[in-house]
Amino acid sequence: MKKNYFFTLLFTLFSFHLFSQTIVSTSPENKRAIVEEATGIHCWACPDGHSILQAKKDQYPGQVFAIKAHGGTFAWDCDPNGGHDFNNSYAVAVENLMNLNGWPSAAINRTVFSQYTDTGGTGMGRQFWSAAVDQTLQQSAYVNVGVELIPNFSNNSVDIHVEAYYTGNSPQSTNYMHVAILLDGVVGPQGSAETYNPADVVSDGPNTSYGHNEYDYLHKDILVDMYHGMSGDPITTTSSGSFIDRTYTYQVPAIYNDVEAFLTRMKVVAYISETQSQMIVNGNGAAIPFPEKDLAVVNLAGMQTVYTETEPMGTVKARIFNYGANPVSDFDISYQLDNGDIVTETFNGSIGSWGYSDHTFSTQFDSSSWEQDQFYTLTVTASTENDTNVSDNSYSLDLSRYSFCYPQSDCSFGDGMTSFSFGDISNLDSGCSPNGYGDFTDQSTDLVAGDTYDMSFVTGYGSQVFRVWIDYNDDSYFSLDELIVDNPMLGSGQGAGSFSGSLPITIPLSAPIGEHLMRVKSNWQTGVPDDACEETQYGETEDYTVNIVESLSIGEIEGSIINIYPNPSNGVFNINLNGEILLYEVANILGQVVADGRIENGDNMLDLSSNETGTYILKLTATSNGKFKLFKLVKE
Ligand SMILES: [Ca+2]
Ligand SMILES: [Ca+2]
Ligand SMILES: [Ca+2]
Repeated sequence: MKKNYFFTLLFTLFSFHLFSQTIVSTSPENKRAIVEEATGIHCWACPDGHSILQAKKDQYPGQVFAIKAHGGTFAWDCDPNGGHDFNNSYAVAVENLMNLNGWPSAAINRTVFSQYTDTGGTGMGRQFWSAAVDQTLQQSAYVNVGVELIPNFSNNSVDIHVEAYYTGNSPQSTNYMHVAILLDGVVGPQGSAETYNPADVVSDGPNTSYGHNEYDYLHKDILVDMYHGMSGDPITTTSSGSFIDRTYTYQVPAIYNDVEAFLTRMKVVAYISETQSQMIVNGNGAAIPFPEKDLAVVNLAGMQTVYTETEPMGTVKARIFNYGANPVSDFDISYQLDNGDIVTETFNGSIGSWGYSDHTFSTQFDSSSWEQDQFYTLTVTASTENDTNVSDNSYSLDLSRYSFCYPQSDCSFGDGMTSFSFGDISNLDSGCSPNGYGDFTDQSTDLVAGDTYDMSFVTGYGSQVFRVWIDYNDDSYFSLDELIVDNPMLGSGQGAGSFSGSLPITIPLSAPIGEHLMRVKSNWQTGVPDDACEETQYGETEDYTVNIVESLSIGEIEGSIINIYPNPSNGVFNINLNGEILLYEVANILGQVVADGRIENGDNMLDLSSNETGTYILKLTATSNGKFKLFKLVKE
């Protein structure tokens, strides 16, 4: 009796003196749900995933934490002005841990749910997330985690204070603390947002400056960094009663890739994994509170960037987001072109916390005096007193006057393109166009994004160097990042004669859909100048039209990714499926079904060898809900 009393007293004293826990409970608790979500701007079902997780967060406040990893092929930015490159090596690593089967996928506490996984990994299709979260929250945890953030605004850093208390014994002598750094609330493009998660759409319609006219969307909980990389911070006291108290100081950079970072929009999810990379036992999250006042001009609402002689007047329209904790009303908003006069108007109305509005200026600008080949920078600024983050109160965009050029060169000795072909364009024996400029914009070819085409040149004079641009953003200006052929030489050191060559051109999957100008330009002996308007003594310029179309052979149904190759083929089509089982039907052009069956996850072969040559329509249907997609198959 006496002995027991002694031990109890000793333990109490130790507890009292050693543990000054402040943010973690010492009573046994259930797990919180730590959701690592593989997502992307161009994954059409991903906004549905965001919506599902938001519903779980709302259902269990403070119990569910999302970490959105933009690591896959759908995670590229289609805003020509940039600002939404959310990809990073940790996002890729988090996705790789899941053994995922298409986007979106999520791992809940890095646990394998045998009834929901279809790869044996921790990644699950979104139809299972809700149930997996429910189950996780019912499970007891042997360790509790608390986290708080102490921001230091003077040097843009944050102290991440984590505490962990073991209410039971871990089966592992070493566990690992991970700290995921998240950036919250970036406005940018998201495919199918208006269909699948309108709650986070922050535009009244499509934003025409985006590559596929996506709506503006509020991207949340973006994984931007891991404090200890993927390996975590070891915890070597993992038995019942162990108390862990650590503080990590994190310096918030100015940008992540091209995404501007703000201390006031940072969040952290801290979690403990049982082994280094698998099974999250428990975790918790914290966010820096919204500042009192914080307006931002997030973009210019898809306003026109190129102005013409016939329509020189421009209307300025800006999209404003309120990152502050309180509504903001009746503030000044202004615009300026280069160093010109500042036009100031009052925004009449109110924008709620984490809400948006557009402002269309009543005062227009006049571009008729603008010079050709010059950019004029438009800057729009919204101002409110005591704005915590002033750097995002202005947004700038380069505008220009339509200034199409017709460069002249001498091609009478045979310089230039005597023949040119690319896709369906076959401009043979064009010879030397008058003054070395040929307008062939009536010749056009479809080009499938992601596909590769041979481009062939014939010239009548040696040492001929070529550049080719596609004006992807349709501003009539051929910029260096629009080059698709960069100065190869034909007939090096030769004089008059016929020299030919070809090279493969792969159209990027990110190429904006639709018609664009293509400029083919040559120069003798040295490289074609960077300025696609610059005139050189010998050479030629030819303009064509290309029409970028979406891939026939790559598609997605309900998060399952389908890749069909080759297409066209001699009859045997390989169909690779990354996702759920699909049903297929192949119909001829009369609509008669000539084949049907199931497409399994992985590689499948569709054999139309015994069918006639021609075009077939492949219909792939999701078994879960009947959604389908059509593909054109061409048998040659
Ligand atoms: Ca601001
Ligand atoms: Ca020619
Ligand atoms: Ca351009």
